[in-house]
Amino acid sequence: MLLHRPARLLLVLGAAALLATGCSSGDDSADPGMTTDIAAPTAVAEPSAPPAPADATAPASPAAEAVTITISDFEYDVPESVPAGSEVAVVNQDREAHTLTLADGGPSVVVQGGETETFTAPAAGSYGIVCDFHGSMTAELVVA
Ligand SMILES: [Cu+2]
Repeated sequence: MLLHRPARLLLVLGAAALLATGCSSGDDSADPGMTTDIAAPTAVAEPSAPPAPADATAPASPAAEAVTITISDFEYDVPESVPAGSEVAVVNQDREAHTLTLADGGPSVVVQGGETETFTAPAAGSYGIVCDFHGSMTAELVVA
């Protein structure tokens, strides 16, 4: 009785071996493919990519200061003042779209969630900021 187990195991193994050899020998054309697959993983990304084109992004006007207003959690984060005529980037960190609209017909930009838009600071003065979509979002922009 105890001999039956090994015998059965051998039978199973033998059948499996037959199946395996039957499969591989039946697909002779697949054998070279498999060997090349193993030997050919040379498609690794070559680290010869040129360094980031940092030179191409040189600022066009070095004199211009980078001014950023950040919108986060439905609030404007406005610097103390921005230079007149400067380019102001409006970074919307919310998922919601907002606008940054200056009072008295000043510039207005719509900033989609996660996007950045820019506007040009108007003449010196103090301007109310409001979001056209959320009237409770207000701030003050001082242009110096
Ligand atoms: Cu808003």
